[in-house]
Amino acid sequence: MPRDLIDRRPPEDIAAVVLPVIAGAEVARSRLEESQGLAEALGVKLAFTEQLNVREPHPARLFGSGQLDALAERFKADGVTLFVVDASLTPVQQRNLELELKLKVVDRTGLILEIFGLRARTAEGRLQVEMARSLYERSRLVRTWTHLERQRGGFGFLGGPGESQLETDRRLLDKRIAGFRRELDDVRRTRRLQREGRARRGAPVAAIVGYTNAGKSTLFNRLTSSDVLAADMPFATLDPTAREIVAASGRRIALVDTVGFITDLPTTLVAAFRATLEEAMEADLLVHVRDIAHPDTEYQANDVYTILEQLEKETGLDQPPLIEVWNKADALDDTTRSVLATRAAGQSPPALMVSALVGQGVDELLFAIEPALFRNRRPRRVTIPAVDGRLHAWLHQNCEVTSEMLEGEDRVALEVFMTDEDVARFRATSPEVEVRET
Ligand SMILES: Nc1nc2c(ncn2[C@@H]2O[C@H](COP(=O)(O)OP(=O)(O)OP(=O)(O)O)[C@@H](O)[C@H]2O)c(=O)[nH]1
Ligand SMILES: [Mg+2]
Repeated sequence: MPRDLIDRRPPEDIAAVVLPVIAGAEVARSRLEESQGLAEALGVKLAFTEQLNVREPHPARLFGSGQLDALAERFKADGVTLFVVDASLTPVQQRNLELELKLKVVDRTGLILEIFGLRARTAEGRLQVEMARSLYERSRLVRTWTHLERQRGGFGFLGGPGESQLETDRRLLDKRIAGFRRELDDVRRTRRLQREGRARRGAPVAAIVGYTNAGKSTLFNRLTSSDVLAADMPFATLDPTAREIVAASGRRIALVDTVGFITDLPTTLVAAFRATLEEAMEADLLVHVRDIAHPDTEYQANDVYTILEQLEKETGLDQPPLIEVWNKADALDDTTRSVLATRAAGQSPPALMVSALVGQGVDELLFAIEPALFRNRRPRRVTIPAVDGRLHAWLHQNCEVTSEMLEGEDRVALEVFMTDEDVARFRATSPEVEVRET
């Protein structure tokens, strides 16, 4: 697929956003707002946003015919050209709705894929988005919005592709997916090498994860004095950025900012963003940033944990230890803030209340990250050649050395607090080292 496809400006569409609530299912309070935010992220004009109860989802078009007639009328009145259904549509439902309403229809997965497409900046990000898009199309054999756009040349409507067209599409998609997979394997290899390089240099990794718009990048910037994009929009960050910071003890820690999560994150995206997400799963610590002032903060946290579990399965990697950061404390009223502060302290491990925006609580967070990173360190007895200043310096820089003395003629014995990972890293630096449990 030509790379320019996902670089294009969003079309001049007028969108209507409908959040179907199926059979009285429980939905987060501000879910409709989120739907609207996602649609706005496309850069389209919004005609209206509405939550619609669907008592019994119709297999062919989701909505009841009375509902559809009412919608069609409003669409016509408002000149709507894009119908955003914030739910998962089957390919058949999507096709039928397009046919019946004579406009473009995009569901939640399609919507999120579009936003990712607009946000992707690096070659790697684009590659992952294109992979996700192809997997999505392959799973439905319905073209995504941009493809429709291209195929229709911006013209309002065109019938679905015929049988043989579908066959050709399927073959083309399979070929493309295989190509992306090879390229992404290369990306993952490169990333693994980078991680191993970091591990050899001895900096443990803390990865910032959390719901989209929770303030991850703002916190990352504050902790690292960087300037990565932080903005009030979903999925501002797509590509992981890593920077080293110096912790209170003087030890170096690598901090990674990552792509945000969202309720019903499309599985195709999780699969395609594996290279990026592995970065988080291989960290020594996850820093889970929550927007504690958000009305749906509990829902969001649950969804983050669900996605982390999904990632464990997807990558086969165990979830690293985790601390919660309750961000946007500045946006709370005093009473709520003090109630939450008590609750945060009572969590295990305690959550940290911060405001990444104004900087409050950030020093305490820096102090807390270090012991959390090194929670499972134990005292070890290490001996190294006395002449090797490099090994000596490594231990002091990366671990806590409590005593050292000469042993025999030419070796030094040290008591050192080390994690298993420290031991592995240290052993990799030289065959001359010996480490024992004490
Ligand atoms: N009031 C308040 N707003 C904050 C705070 N931290 C971040 N924000 C705002 O929240 C919005 C999102 O911040 P980001 O740092 O981009 O959030 P993110 O988690 O990186 O989002 P994505 O990369 O899109 O997933 C921005 O408008 C920030 O200014 C905070 O402590 N207090
Ligand atoms: Mg971000």
